Amino acid sequence: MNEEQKALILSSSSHFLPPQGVKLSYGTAGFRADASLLSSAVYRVGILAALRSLKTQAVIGLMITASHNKISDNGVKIADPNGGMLSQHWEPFADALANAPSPQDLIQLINDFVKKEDIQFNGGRPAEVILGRDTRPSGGALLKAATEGIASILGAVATDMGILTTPQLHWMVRARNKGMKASEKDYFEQLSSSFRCLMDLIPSEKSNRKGSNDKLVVDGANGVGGVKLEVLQKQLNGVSIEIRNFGEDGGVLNEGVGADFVQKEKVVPNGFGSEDVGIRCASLDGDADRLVYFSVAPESNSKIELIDGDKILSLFALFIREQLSILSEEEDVKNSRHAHLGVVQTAYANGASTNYLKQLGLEVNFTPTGVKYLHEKAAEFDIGIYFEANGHGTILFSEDLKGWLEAKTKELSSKSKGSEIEKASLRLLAVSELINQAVGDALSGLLLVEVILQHMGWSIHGWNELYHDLPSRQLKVKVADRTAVITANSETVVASPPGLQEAIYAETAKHPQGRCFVRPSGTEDVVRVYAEASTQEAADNLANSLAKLVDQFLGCSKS
Ligand code: G16
Repeated sequence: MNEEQKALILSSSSHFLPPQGVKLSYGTAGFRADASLLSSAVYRVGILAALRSLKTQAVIGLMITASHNKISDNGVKIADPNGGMLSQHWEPFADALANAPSPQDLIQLINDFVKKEDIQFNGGRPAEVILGRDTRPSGGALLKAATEGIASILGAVATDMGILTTPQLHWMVRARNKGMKASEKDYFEQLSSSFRCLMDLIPSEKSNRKGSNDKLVVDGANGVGGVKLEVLQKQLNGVSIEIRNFGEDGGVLNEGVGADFVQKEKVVPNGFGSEDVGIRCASLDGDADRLVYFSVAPESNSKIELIDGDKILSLFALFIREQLSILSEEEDVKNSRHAHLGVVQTAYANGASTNYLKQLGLEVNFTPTGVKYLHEKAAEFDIGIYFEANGHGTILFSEDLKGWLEAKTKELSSKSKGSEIEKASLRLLAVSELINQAVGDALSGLLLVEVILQHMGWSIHGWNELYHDLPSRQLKVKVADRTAVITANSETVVASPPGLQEAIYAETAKHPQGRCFVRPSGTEDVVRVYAEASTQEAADNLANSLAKLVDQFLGCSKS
């Protein structure tokens, strides 16, 4: 770094001093905290984004969002050149950057890192960062801080893409770096055209069937997702979606609404009730990277039948497997190709879903919580389907398989036009276009669910009957220091504090079909508790006992 560069960072960083006594960690999905604490961290992430762009010589994304968190929180995360999460290798630098106490320490840190990573400031393409934000009121000021951080790297260019869903920004970064059209209009165009293509491929006897194609009602979490879905809907011929909780009628972001609320509380979001019994409903989270479905339980004002990420995964897996099996009937053995299909879950996956997927003969893999881990694992397959129970997931297609499918459809369109094999191959290609390849995306996931339900001729109840979830319960426990909980084996056991796991084993043994774990959240200042068992009462008891244990071992009270 030359002196001019150092002086520029020194002067601009003096406007963004970190709050005293606050330690931030890049966490499950970037930095998240009360918005009032974040301007220095966001400014510094702007610097990191520009350095990452110089290092990779590609466009980098910077998203201001705290997704499912309450409205007073905010956050920031980076999208790498492929549209995925920031390389984990850079996370310690992000942590150090955010926590550097003074501008001088910051300069020292950056200088050392730039040397270590051999980042060149001259000779290559200048840094380029595209930015987006969700609808939080603090977003505008934080975006400005990020832009100043980017501008403190000489020659760096920052482009504000406006209010977006998180997956839209990830999609744009990937598209830009692949040399594809990358505007918001292009995003909507790609989703709607691949959706229409899949709808056209629905077997005619299924597309006329009643029950599968009636109204869908979507809870927009009072965030950005509902607004964007409204735009997208106009481009989908003949699909009827009613959107509620737009955030424009006094509703508060994620408060009593949204995918996180629906999945954790298992009750209807605001704006839904007994008049919706029998209707297919879906819920997005605050930045539209999560999706769950639900139906209002009969004879109840508030209870729901939840269709979570595990069941979305199962639906997707069934559909993909069906298309692959049609393709494998190709007579010309020389031309056929075995596609390796794998699915990825976390410890939150309901045990019944894992059993179901295994019974289908699928390879089920586990990673710790966090899309960054699931995505990496899913990318090892020709087709990798990953979902967290909370509704965050997607389907990844390897470049190799996509190339093969493209060649195959071309060949089949002249050799056996209209054949089942051609249709299966066209469907897979269209899915790879529809479903976001960069990150989990509630809007593209929702369109794929809608297509598959029609393809199968299923109502939401038919889908829900695939398997029956084991009763489960999730709780949050506030503790003095959540980082004192260290886990192992994809978060299924506690390695520290000593003795806690033994106590958990003893509690679990008291509950038939009991399974449970505790882990520190990477997005909220809490320890999370998950328990499942053969009855709801047992799952609740087990979760409560675990919460007490966490309390005993780590102090403070349950929330
Ligand atoms: C983020 C991550 C998800 C993770 C969730 C909760 O979601 O992207 O992978 O499941 O946080 O993480 P934790 O339990 O560590 O708080 P979102 O939708 O909030 O961005």
